[in-house]
Amino acid sequence: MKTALITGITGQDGAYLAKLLLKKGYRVVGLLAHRSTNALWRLSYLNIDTEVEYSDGDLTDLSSLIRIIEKIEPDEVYNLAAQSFVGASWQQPILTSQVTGMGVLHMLEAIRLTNPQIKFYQASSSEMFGLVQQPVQSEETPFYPRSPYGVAKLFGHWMTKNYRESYNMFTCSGILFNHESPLRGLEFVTRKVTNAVARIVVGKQNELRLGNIDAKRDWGYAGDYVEAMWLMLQQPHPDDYVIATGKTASVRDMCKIAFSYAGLNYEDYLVIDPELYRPAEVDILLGNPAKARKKLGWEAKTSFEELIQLMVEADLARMKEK
Ligand code: NAP
Ligand code: G4F
Repeated sequence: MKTALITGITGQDGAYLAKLLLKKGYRVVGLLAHRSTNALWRLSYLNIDTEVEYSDGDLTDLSSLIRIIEKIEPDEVYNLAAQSFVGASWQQPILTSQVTGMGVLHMLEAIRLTNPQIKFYQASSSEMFGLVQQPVQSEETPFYPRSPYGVAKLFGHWMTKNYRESYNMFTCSGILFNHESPLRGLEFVTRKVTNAVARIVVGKQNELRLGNIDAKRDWGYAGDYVEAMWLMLQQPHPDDYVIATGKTASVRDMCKIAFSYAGLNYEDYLVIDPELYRPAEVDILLGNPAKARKKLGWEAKTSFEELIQLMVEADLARMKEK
């Protein structure tokens, strides 16, 4: 039985990845940073909270990572932990750099010092493309990050590559484009919208305040994307891969779909709030997943429309439960 250590186990991707690995027969250990009061709600939602083992630690504390790796002896480490909200990275640029950037180096060092045979997955991000240098972004596209978060992710990305080249370690970066689900945090725009739709339907909210609704993203379903993480670590050689749908849509398009699913018109509720605009925006992202398709046999299964419907349905169901 293989053992996997997942950092960011309490986040969206951590929960879906844990479910996938448990199904594949792995022993799954999650690094638990004890940040939120109900940290395990996503794992409970997927009915796996009691199947996962937990180990206390923090990505900013190298000694905790070394202790955990020595104790649990993982075969694979999936580094998903991060301060992952781009908007907050302007408010907390130093914390973001410490967790999202330096945290990656801590984990790489912990592995190098304990057992450099451990396979390592780094959660890199399309946010690194930022001010896009090519209309469609692939593994060859130059990076131009636009947020402290993007800069921190780029540091982690290059460190991951550097440890592969310097120490011959099995380190992979997944350059994942936006992926969403009913387990998405409420601060991200898709879930903010689908949650608002559900609240509007039951009369708990009468407007939705958003920032730049012309921004476009290549949006996929998180449940599909965690499969690609696992596939990367099963290859004969470590490498970096873009994971995306190859389609892009605006925040406005997403609002239209979400509201119309509940029989509403988004224009009747939307208020543009200049406070929600970012100091520097990523206007458009569109990924080319050809390499992942060819080498991993991976492709996105869930369409954008299906994804948003899934999220609205889940939020409506939650609202009825309350
Ligand atoms: P998420 O829901 O925000 O989860 C982040 C996780 O990191 C949480 O479990 C959080 O724990 C943990 N964490 C934060 N600071 C930590 C620290 N100092 N030490 C240990 N754990 C810490 O993020 P996600 O959407 O699942 O994304 C997973 C990863 O993929 C992130 O690295 C993100 O940047 C990256 N990524 C995401 C997307 C996307 O569209 N979702 C796209 C590209 C890349 P608490 O719950 O205790 O706060
Ligand atoms: O949902 P978002 O906050 O996601 P963003 O910034 O694209 O970042 C997500 O995807 C990255 C991959 O590209 C990840 F690396 C990162 O960890 C995270 O998961 O915002 C999407 C777009 C932005 O252009 C933002 O300006 O929506 C725009 N937006 C407009 N109004 C809003 C809002 N975003 C948020 N969060 N809230 C709004 O009210």
